[in-house]
Amino acid sequence: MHSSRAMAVRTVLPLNILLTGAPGVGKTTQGRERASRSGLKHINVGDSAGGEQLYDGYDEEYDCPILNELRVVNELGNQMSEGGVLVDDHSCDFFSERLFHTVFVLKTGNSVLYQRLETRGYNEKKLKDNVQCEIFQILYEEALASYEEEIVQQLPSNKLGDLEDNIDQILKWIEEWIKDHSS
Ligand code: DAT
Repeated sequence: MHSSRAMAVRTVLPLNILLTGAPGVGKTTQGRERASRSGLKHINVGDSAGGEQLYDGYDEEYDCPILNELRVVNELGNQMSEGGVLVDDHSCDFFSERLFHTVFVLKTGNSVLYQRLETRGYNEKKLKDNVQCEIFQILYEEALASYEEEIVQQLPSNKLGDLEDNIDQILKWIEEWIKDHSS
């Protein structure tokens, strides 16, 4: 995408994209790359929460901080209301449906995901629960229940080639969206 076109996304059109999926499927990796190539601002909810005191204690069992979803929605809602944002988070049901124009759910094969989460050092319970979450397509089901079915798209994220294919796909989607909304 040309940079002038990329700027148009942020300055003219209130476009917001949600990128979701289980931990380890590649949201942050793809979100960062897609955002930098499309002119959108990338917000990783976990990182934002860390920086802005949006946690409510710590979950010892899962070895992770507990996000206060209401405070996250208030904080990020302001930024999203202006548009031009690509949000990545493993939860997707607590944002207002109106904030997103499209939702991409990344999907990774069980053994690949297992290896990625093992490399990350997840404890056994966290590892098994997250792989099971992917086996049962929990995030995809959650996205379908939270947003209009036609704006939810599932993308594979197993190998490096998928990264490039997915980025191409979203850039094409953005171009189409701009065309449809510019006239
Ligand atoms: P998430 O943000 O969903 O938790 P991540 O972006 O941190 O996941 O990626 C987890 C790891 O997997 C990281 O080491 C990068 C790697 N990865 C992500 N997508 C990939 C892909 N399509 N092919 C190969 N490796 C990938």
